[in-house]
Amino acid sequence: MRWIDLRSDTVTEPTPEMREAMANAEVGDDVYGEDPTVNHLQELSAKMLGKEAALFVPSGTMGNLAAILAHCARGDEIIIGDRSHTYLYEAGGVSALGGIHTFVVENRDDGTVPPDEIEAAIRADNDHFPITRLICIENTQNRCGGSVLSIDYTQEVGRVAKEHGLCMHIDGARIFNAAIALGVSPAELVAPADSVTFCLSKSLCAPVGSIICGDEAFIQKAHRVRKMLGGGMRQAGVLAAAGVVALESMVDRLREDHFRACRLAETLVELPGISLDYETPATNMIFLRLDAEAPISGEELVRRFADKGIKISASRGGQMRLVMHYWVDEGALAQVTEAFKELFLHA
Ligand code: TLP
Repeated sequence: MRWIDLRSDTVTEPTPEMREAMANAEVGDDVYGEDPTVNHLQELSAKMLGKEAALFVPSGTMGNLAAILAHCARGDEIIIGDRSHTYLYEAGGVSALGGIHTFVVENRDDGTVPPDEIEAAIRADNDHFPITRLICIENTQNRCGGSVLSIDYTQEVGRVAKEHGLCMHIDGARIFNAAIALGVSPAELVAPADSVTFCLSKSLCAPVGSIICGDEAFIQKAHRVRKMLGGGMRQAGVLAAAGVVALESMVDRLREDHFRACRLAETLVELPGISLDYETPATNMIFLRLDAEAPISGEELVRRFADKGIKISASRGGQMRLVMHYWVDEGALAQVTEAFKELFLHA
C-alpha cells in the first residue's frame, strides 16, 4: 500500500528523475570544493536567490544554525519570533552551541512581528546588555499557517536592521512557496536580507539538503562553521544532483500544492466539528481544530485515517496540520476529501 502522508512536506521522496540524476552525478571531495555537482547547485542557488554565493548543508536546521553562528559571536543576541522554527524546533542549537542569546518577540497570526516591536527589542549600547546582532524572520511562517511575508514587510524589517547596523537572516525553508504565492521572484523577496536558508528537501522533493545564501565573505564564514558542526560532506554530489533537479523542475509546480490546500480547506470548512485556523490557506498547509461537537477525537481521527492509508499528525494543543506536497496528487486529494466526509458526515 502506498501511504498518503499529510504530516509534512519533509516526507517527500525523490522523484524518478532525481534518482537517475543521483546515480549519474559527477562527484569530487566537496570539503576541498571539488565536487562539480555541489558547485553547480550552489551557483544555481545563489543566482536564483540573487546573492553572491551559496553553501550546501545537510539540513535546514544546520543551515539556520551555521548562518546565525556566522553572523554572531558568543554572547550576542538575535531577535526572533516566538513561533519561529529556529526558536521552537531546532533544539536550542543557537544557545547550546553558539552561546547566543535570544530576544523573543511575538509572531502575529499572519507570521509578522510588527517592525516597531522588532525595533523596540534592539538593545541600547550599555555594558549590562548583550549586543543585538541579528534579526531573524521566517518565510513562509510554518506555525502561522504557512503564511507568507510580503516584499513590503521584508523591506521594512530590512530597513530597521540597516538603520541599526544589524544583519537580517531569513529562514526561507519554504521561500519558493512564498515567492510562488506572491507571484514574485525569490531574489526580489529576499533582497533585503543578508542571508537566507532554503530547503531542497521539503516540497521540492530532494531527499536531503538545504542551502545558505549570502555574500562571498559571509559564505566563507559559514563554510568554516559548517565544518565545525560536522556538516562538511565529501562526495555530496549524489545529493546535490537531486537538488539541481529540484530547482530546475519542482518550483513552478508548488502552485498545485497551494491550489489543493485551498480545495481541501473549502471542503473542511463545511464539515460539522471542524474549524480552520486559516480558512484560505496561504500556501501548502491547513491548520484545523476539532470542536466540541466533532463526532470523533483527534486521536481517533489519526487512527481511522491510518486504517485508510492516510497519515496525519496527532493534534498539538488541539491543532492539527495537513500539508500538501508533490506526492499528494488529485487521486490522493479525492481520497482524503472522501475520508473526511465519511468520518464527519456519516459518523
Ligand atoms: N520543519 C518540520 C518540523 O521540524 C516542524 C516540518 O515538518 O515542518 N525551518 C522551517 C520553517 C521548517 O519548517 C523546518 C522543518 C526547518 C527549518 C528545519 O529543516 P530540517 O528538517 O531540514 O532541519
